[in-house]
Amino acid sequence: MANHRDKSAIEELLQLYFIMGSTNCKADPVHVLEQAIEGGITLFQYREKGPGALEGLDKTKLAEKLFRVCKDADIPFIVNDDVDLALELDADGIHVGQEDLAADFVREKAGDRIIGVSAHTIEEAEKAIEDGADYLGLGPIYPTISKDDARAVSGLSIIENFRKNGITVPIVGIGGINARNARAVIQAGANGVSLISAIAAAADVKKAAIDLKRAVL
Ligand code: TZP
Ligand code: MG
Repeated sequence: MANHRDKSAIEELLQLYFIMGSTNCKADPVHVLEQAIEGGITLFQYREKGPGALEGLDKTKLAEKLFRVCKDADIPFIVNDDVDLALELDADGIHVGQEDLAADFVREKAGDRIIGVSAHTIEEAEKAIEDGADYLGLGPIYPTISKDDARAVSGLSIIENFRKNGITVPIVGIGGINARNARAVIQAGANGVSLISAIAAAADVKKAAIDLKRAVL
C-alpha cells in the first residue's frame, strides 16, 4: 500500500474515479477494468452490490483479480464498505456510506489508507472530516439507475453549498454523471467525478473513459 494521502494527491486521484462490481458490467469485469484504465481512469473502487452480487469466496476472488489489474497499472484500489476485504488485500483505501461503519472506526482499523465517506449534509461532512475522512462523495448529483436505495437527487447545488460553507476537503460528485454533464460537476467545485454506468455499461469502455477524461480535464 502506497501513501497517497496528502490532499493534492487525493484531489488528483479523484479526477476520474471509476466504481464497479460484477453486476454493473456487461463484459468480464477484469476486461472492463483494463479498458477503463487504458482510457485514463485515475482511481478505482470495487463495489460488489445489488441483486446477484457475488459473496464470500467469489467476491474475494474477483477482488483479488481486479486488485492485481490496478496494481500492475499503478491505479489505487479502494474497497466499498468491506474493511476486512480491504485489509486482506492490503488495498489502498475504503469507502463508506452513512449507513455503513463509522468513519472513526474505519480510520482506527485502516491506518494510513485512504478513507472516503458519502455525505449529504454539512453536519455529516464535518463529522466525517473529524473522524479522519480524506475525501467526501456527494450525490446523487443526477438521477441514477445504479443504486436501489439512492437518496433524492441533490443537483449541483450540494457541491456549491459545501464549498460556500467552508468545506475544503477533496470532493467527488456521484450519480448519473456522464461525459456531457461531468464538466458542470467540476465547475460546481468538485475535484472529480465518480461513476458506474457511464463506463461499466458502455458499449466501448475505453472510449467512454477517454471521453470522460476529456470532459473533466
Ligand atoms: N451513490 C450515489 S449514486 C450511486 C452511488 C453508489 C450510483 C452511481 O452510479 P451511476 O451509474 O454513475 O449513476
Ligand atoms: Mg455503502
